Amino acid sequence: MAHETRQRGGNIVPSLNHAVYVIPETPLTTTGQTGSAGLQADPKQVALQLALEKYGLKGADLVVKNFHTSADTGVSHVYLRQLVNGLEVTNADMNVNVDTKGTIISYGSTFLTAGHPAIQVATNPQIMGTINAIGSVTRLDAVNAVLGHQGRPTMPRSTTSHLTVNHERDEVNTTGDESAQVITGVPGSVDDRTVTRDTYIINSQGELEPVWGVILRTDDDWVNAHVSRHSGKLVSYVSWRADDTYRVYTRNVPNPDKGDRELVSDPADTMASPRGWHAGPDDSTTTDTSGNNVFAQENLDGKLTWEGKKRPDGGSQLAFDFPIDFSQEPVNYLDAAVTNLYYWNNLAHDIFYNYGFDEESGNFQNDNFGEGGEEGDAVLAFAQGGDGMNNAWFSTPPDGENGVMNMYIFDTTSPNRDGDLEADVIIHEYTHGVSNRLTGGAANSNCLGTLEAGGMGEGWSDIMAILFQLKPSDTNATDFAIGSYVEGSAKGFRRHLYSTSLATNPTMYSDLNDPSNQEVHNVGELWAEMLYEVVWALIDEAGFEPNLANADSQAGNILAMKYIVNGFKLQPCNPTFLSARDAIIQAEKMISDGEYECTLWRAFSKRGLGKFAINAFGDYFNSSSMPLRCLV
Ligand SMILES: [Ca+2]
Ligand SMILES: [Ca+2]
Ligand SMILES: [Ca+2]
Ligand SMILES: [Ca+2]
Ligand SMILES: [Zn+2]
Repeated sequence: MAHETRQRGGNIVPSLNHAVYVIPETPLTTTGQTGSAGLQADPKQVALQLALEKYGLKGADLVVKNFHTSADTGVSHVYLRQLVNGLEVTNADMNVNVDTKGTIISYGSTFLTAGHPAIQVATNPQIMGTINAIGSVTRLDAVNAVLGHQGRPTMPRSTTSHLTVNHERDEVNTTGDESAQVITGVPGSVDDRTVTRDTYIINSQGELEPVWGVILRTDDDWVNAHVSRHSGKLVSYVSWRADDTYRVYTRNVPNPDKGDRELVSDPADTMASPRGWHAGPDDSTTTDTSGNNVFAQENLDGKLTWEGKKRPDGGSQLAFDFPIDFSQEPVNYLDAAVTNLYYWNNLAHDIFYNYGFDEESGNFQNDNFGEGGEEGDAVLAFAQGGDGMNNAWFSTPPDGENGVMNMYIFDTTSPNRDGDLEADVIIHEYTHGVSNRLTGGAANSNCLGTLEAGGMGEGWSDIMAILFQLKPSDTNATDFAIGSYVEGSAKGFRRHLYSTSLATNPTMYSDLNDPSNQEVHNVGELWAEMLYEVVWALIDEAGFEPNLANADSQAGNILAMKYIVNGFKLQPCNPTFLSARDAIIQAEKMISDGEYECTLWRAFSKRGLGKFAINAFGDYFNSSSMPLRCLV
C-alpha cells in the first residue's frame, strides 16, 4: 500500500453533452460494406464510411487510432479520432463495432459535424490568425501548469532555457502528425521524456480550444493533460493511474477467519503496474474488475468465457466496496468475491514483478509497455465456477496466451464458503502460473510435467501462499495450513500442518517412496515442508521484512522469495527435489555470495535432502549430511 505525503493531482474531464452511444435497431449499413456477395467487407472502411457520412467529413478529417478483432465474438472494434486543421481533437472519438458480416452493431461518438459552429470558427482563416497571435502560452508553460496542478515546484521561466525541446517525432504518436515534441530536463520526470503535442480539445462549453497536450511521467503518477493555449489553464487532466479502493481481505487479514475486510486505497505498485490496475487498451482506463494484469469475473455458468460475464463496476471513482452477508450462500456476495479475486491477482502480479517475474521473463500482462516478452496474456480469473466444487485450478499456456484461474465454492460448511475469499488459495493458484512460466523458460509450459516436478509445483504454490501471509508476530513455532477457511477446519487441505516441529510434521525426503505419495499434492506437501524449514532458517538468521514488495531488503523472508523465484529460472525443465535444491543454493550464491549457503543446507538436510540424498534404483534415500565447509 502506497503511503503518500503529497496529494496527486485530481482528474479534470470536460463534459460533452453531444456524446452518443447508438445501438441500431435494424442493421446499419454504409456504402463501405455494400459490395458483391461473398466479398469480405473491411471493418475499417465500414467504420470510416459511417463517420464520413454521419458527420459530413472528408477523409483528411479523421484517422484510425486503433483496431482489433475480438476472437470470442468476431466483432471488429475500430477507434477513430477527428482532426481539425490537420491536428487531433483529443476528445473527439468514435468507436465503431462491426460484426463479421460488415454490419455496424453499435457505435459511440463525440465527433462534431462538419457544420458545427466550433469547427466553422476553428477553420476560419481570419479567426485562426487572431488565435495564433494571442497564443503566447508555450509548451513549457503548459508543462508548468501540470507541475503546479500536482503540487510540485514549477520552473521559473528564467531557468527553462536549459530544457531541450527535441523536434523528434514522438514514437507513441500513431497518427504520424508532426505536432508532437519531446522535452527533456523537466524536474520530476522519471523517463526524462515529457511529450508535448499541438492539438485541440472540445471544452465543456462545446468550443474547440487549441491546447498543448502534455504527457508527464513522475515517480508516483503518469498523466495526460491539456493546457489552453489562450489562458494557460488546464482544460483536462487525466491520471493514467487510478485512485482505486477495494474492500478486501489483505495480507494482514487474509481470510474471514482472521477478521473483517479492510478498505485498501491505491494498492498498485508503480514499478510493476505503471498505469495502475485499471489500464485498458489505447490509453483508456477500465472501471470494472479488468485491467492490464487480470480480468476477474463470475463464472456461475461454468463456461470459461470472459466476455459477457458480469464484473463488478467501481464507477468513475473506482470504488469497489460490496457487502458480504455470511449467513447467505456465496452467490449473494458475488461482487465482493470477484473484487477480492481481482485484488489478490493484481497484488500477486505486482509482488512477483519485484522479484523478477516481469515482462521479459514471461509474466501475465496485456500490454508489456515495450519491456519485452509476449503480451496479450493477462490472467483470466473466474469466481464461483459453476462447473465444480471444492477445488481451484490454474492453467498456464506459453507466454503470450492468457493464464486461466478458476475458483470454486466449497460445501464442507453450511452456508457454503467461497475460495475467492481465501488469500492462500488464490496465491497458491497464481504461483502455479509463476513456477510454470519461469521453469524452463516462458515459452515452454511442459516443464513441471513429471510427478516429482508437478508435485514441487504444488509445494511452491503452498510456500508462496505462506510467504504472502507471514506477519511479524509469527515465529518458527507458528504452524500453517492451506485452505483452512474454505474447509472450515484448522487443518485445511493437507495431511500435516507446515511446521518446523518434527512431531507436528515428520515428513522426510524418503517419504517419496511411500505409495501414498504418488499424487502431486502429496508430493507437494513434502517439498513445501522443506521450503518451510528454509524460510524459518533464513528469518531466524536474517530477520523479517513486513513489506513483501520491498525486494531490496536482505531480510530472511525476502531472501527466501528471491532464492525460490531465481531457482525457478535456474533449474532445468522437469526438475527433481535434488536439482531444485541445487538451483536454490545456486541462487543464494548469486544473490548473497554464500552467506546463507549453510543455512540452506541445514534446512534441507533436516528433512533428509542433505548432501548425499539420492534417488537411485527407484528409491529415494535420505541424507542429513552437509558440505564440510558447513560443519566448521
Ligand atoms: Ca496504448
Ligand atoms: Ca506475457
Ligand atoms: Ca517496467
Ligand atoms: Ca516454463
Ligand atoms: Zn495446486
